[in-house]
Amino acid sequence: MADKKFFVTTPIYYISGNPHIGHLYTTTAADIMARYHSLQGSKVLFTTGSDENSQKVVQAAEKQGVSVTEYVNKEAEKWKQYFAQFHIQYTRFIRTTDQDHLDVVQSFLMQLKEKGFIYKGNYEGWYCVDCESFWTDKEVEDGICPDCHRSIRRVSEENYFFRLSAFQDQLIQFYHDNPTAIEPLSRYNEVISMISGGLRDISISRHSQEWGIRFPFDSEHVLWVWFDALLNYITVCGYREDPTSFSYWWPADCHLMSKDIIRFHCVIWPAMLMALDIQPAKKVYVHGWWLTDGEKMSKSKGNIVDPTKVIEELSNVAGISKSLSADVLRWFMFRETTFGEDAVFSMQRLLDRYNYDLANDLGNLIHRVSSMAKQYTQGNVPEGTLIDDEKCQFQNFIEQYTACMTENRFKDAIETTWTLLRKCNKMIEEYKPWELAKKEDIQPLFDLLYTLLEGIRCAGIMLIPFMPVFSQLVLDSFVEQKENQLNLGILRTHQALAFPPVFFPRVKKTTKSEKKNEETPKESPKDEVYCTIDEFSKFDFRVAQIIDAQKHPNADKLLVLKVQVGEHQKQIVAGIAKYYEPQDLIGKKVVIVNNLQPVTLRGEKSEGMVLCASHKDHLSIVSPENVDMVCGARVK
Ligand code: ME8
Repeated sequence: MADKKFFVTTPIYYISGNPHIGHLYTTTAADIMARYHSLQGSKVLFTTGSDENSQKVVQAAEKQGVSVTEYVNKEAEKWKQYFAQFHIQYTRFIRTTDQDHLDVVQSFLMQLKEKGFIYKGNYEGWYCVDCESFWTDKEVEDGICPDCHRSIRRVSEENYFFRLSAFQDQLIQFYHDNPTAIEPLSRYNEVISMISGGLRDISISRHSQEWGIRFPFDSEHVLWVWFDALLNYITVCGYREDPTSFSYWWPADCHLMSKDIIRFHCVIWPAMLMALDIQPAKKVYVHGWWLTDGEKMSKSKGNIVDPTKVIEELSNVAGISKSLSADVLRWFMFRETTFGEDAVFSMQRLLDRYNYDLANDLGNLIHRVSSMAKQYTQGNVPEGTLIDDEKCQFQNFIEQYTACMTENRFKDAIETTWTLLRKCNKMIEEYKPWELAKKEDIQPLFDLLYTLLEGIRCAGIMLIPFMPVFSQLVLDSFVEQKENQLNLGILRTHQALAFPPVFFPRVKKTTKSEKKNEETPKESPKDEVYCTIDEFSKFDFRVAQIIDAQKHPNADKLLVLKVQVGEHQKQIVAGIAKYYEPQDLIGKKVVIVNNLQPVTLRGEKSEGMVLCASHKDHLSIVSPENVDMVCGARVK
């Protein structure tokens, strides 16, 4: 077996409903990691799948008038095809109705029982079928689920319980010893406070249910779907069937997911493993949400962006294949979002980026260089050498890219690739090949062309994780060179080049669907009141980090924020409660007006103002583009 290995997982999805851009985002992120690590020479295990033992599928099957088995078989196939459309190359798509998974679950339950971590008791409380979650009386108001805000049922039944409370200290110790086990840091802090707040034993069975995995020691009880779902992560690497494989792969390097399911993954899951002396996963990596109108996009709310429609539209307006359009969407999702933060999808934005980055920077470069090769070297790679790295800086870009990919900073990795591409375009302007071609000594022209082709080859490799189909087309254009190594100067001379004439034709028109949705705010001339630079310089704008956020005790619309500005902390009251949950703000970098006259708002002192952009019913906090910008930095 290879020395280097990488094991990444996505959540297994509830398949009762069509996949949307949120599911695609997580799964593509895992695919990007898997492809990158594979390029680095690691052996990779990448798993995704379907969570099939839930009540939701029973309801959905009933609605369609088919058996549950028939329903899940059909839906699982649909999700697999959906992911294939986006070039997702998982190692295994696990279904929780797979036999090896049932075996794992039953064996796990038996062992927990033998060790005394499962006991029978009475459960009195609430259950939300949509979230598949238990809630206490304290958490539920007026029979409404605190998470999805739908009506939920009160349950009173005999249940099996898992002794979660026994693991509080061990969990705290684990996170203390492994401070990067949850990223980003704001989520780590959230989990620590969840655990420190005290852990109760949890009910893990449902009595009156038909569908689901039965307890091996009590066939009247069906296992709570989350308990079964989490175990998929050890089924996929051979927990019961293949101990050698299990000890090779486990613990997983990365569990990927969005922020809504961290309690299950960072509290319950590690405790379940600890109960059987199995190590928790090395890292839980939590990304933000794709939002619609400020709300989480979700299947059950129906407010979704359907990626298959997006690529159909792109393919129509740009005249490129659906397969290439799928690549563009993959790339765009990570070009646009800082991994970890929330995002809003806009078709117009995708088309703008397509034109600027793909048609202009990337497409033009390839077109120009391939035309030069046709004109000056019969369409072959010339006998040249790489221009001095101080001038082309390719080595520097490759190192930056590698650092970004290792730290899952995908947006920065893409940005670095574009810095390289833009550098190539700039070199064409600076070195003027059309003038070099007139000179007697043709070597400088050959060196330039060789360097540009090497730049394109390297960019092709750097884009493999994001745009695998496009990258393959680029790399196949180097007819004789089949290895994908990100080493400079290995481009083989004299080989033929076979670039397609155009990769990304420019898109001319705004799409209809966007025109409807994207009204830009009008700036009427009479609103333009100029301020002098002296007036402006009186404002002290600073980068600050939110270290605590609470609801205002006396006002629904306000949040009370504690922010760190340089070495100081201050309190700011902000009218953003309608748009942000307090816990989602912790750790966020924002821009504040630091020298605003302090005031007291409904009894709470406010010593500044957080800058926000707002339009109609939308509001978005202004943050520094680079999340590493230091707190206290002046904004000017
Ligand atoms: O929670 N933005 O399944 P699920 C970003 N079966 N990502 C999103 C998203 C959004 N608006 N909506 C969904 C379950 N996701 C359980 C998981 S795992 C042992 C069991 C992505 O179908 C994101 O990764 O509700 C989120 O964690 C996952 O889909 C939830 O999928």
